Amino acid sequence: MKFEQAWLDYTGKVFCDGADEISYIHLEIQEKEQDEVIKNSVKELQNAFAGLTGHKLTLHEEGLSGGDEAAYTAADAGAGLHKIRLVLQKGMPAESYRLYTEENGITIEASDSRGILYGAFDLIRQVKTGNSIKDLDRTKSPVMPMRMLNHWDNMDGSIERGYSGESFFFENNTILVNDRTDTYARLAASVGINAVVINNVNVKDAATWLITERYLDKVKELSDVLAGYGIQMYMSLNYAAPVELGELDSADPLSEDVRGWWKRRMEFVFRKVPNLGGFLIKADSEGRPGPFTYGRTHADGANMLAEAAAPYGGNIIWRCFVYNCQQDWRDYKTDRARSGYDNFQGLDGKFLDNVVLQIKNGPMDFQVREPVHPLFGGLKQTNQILEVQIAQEYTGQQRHLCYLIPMFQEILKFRTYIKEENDTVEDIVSGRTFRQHNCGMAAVANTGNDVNWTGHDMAAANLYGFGRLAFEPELSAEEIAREWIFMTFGKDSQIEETLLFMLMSSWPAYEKYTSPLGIGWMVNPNYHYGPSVDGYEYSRWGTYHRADHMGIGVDRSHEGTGYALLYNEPNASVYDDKRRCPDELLLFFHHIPYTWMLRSGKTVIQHIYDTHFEGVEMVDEMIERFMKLQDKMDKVKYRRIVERFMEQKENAEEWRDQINAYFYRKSGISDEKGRDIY
Ligand code: GCW
Repeated sequence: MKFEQAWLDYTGKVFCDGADEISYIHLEIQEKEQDEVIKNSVKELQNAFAGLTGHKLTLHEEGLSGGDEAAYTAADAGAGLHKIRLVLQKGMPAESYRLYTEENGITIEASDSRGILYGAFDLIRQVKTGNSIKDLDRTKSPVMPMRMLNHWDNMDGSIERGYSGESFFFENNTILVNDRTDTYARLAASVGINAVVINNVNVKDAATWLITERYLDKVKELSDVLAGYGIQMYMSLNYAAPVELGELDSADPLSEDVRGWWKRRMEFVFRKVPNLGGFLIKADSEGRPGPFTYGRTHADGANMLAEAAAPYGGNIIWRCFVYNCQQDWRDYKTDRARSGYDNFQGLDGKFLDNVVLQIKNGPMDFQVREPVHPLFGGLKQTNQILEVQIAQEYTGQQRHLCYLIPMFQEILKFRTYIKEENDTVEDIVSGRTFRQHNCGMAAVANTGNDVNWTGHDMAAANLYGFGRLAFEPELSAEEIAREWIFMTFGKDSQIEETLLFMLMSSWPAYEKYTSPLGIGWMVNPNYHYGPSVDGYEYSRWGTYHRADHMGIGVDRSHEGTGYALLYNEPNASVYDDKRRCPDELLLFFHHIPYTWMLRSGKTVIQHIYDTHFEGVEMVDEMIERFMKLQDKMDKVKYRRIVERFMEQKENAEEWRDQINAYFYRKSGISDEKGRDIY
């Protein structure tokens, strides 16, 4: 299947002051240190410059190539920039680089090959976004040590919560390694991704066999391609593998047989696949097996695997998405939001060093608005990864535009008060708070084998943005959006302004026309697209809004489930008090009458009506502005985006009308502006 290059399209010349002058690459790196990553950096620079400036850069290797020394020296003596020097310079932090302009060229300096690669992509970014390269001096060091993508790809080729076609890693229970793999690795590396989990956390069927002879040759091949771009490959693991592979009848983490089995298995796997980073595990969650079956804790389970993987430098990433998915909706005491905290907080300090807990951004499940997960700020002695979802499962499934970087930024900036300073989520997962190295961010990926990778062309901004944010969280969401726009559509001020407006309005718009004030859900069960106010109300999933004729919301205060008190002060008191709780989370924390006056000065019911009308108006405005780009933009992309927007508009209106009708019928209170409510 054919595919495009997304933001790495190097066709079409750009205007970049200085770029035209460059004629060669000077590789000042000894041959024995020239790994695949260095070679790929050179190749990338050559391809990018050839496409963007029309100059084929020759490669000059000191004391090596048959290159004409005299010609290079003569070139350097002339005025202007001539070369790009790649230099390994000991002493810089891992993965960092310095990119600077000298008298007659550009230098990329780093202490490892990943740093060189990131510097090369940064230089390409400068050129493609039209920044002058005549005066560069940038030193960059990735803030998050682990910058991961988690693919929920199944080996039959389907993708759980995939909205961009089928898997490009698997097809018919085989592993694919082809051109797409290479381009995927380039796209990921270009935004600083350094780890990728290739298969779904729900490990079933053939995927259980990924750690066996049947697949390991191909696993190695794939891991090598990724490693060539500085990406460590991970796999999701079936906790009950020894049982499901038919070798043992138990997966008890304290059994010597089981522990021995895993030691042998890890040795076998890591010997075959030396580039493997380790494993991601979803255990005791939504029907997946785990240590609970044997009366053991998550620490027992994770540590058993970690011990077996440690000799090979392997990491065990253990998910905290553990809750009772067999709840009775009549039960007001059990609170799904509490479960992650209740299951893991008591285990703080009990995990081995190569175990990392992966925690979703919120306590429920990637809703358009949730409070920050209370385990951030609840754990002090445990490595943590923040898990976000760029696959837009609950945010419009890549049929709606929903640029999520502003949301992720809010989460990163959230103060947990676990310490007096360096206490934000960003501080914690970047390792600053507790001086950790095994930590970072992971995103559930939004890619598939669609021609444009992400279904909605503009959903690529989330893929691009996630990587950029994990590398440099100090960038603003606007800056990241702008970069992506320039990289993808070239530098045109009308395109820039329009797309920036659309991206930046999209999350607020989506929040407005869907479920109100932090309550979440209200989607169609199972497939999670489109409105269904009571879709999850009488289900077993622990996802209720508790609306009646008087009010709506879940009481998670000290009088209710007590969830609000899981936060450190002052967050706990703020959330616990309906007068101080931020409006956007009010219904998450409290059951509130429709007539309650919000801090915004509107009643809850009027807020619901107003936001639902506004949300749709925002979509209309995005469409109106976008339509003006018809003659400016690539026709194919333009048409694809318009199609998505037509569906978004229709679906947003459906959301507005169903939500408004529902609350009008429940409350009997009319819209004070007298608009149509059905
Ligand atoms: O959001 C829910 C999804 C499941 C997913 C699960 C998880 C992979 O609906 O499809 O399973 O979360 O994160 O494990």
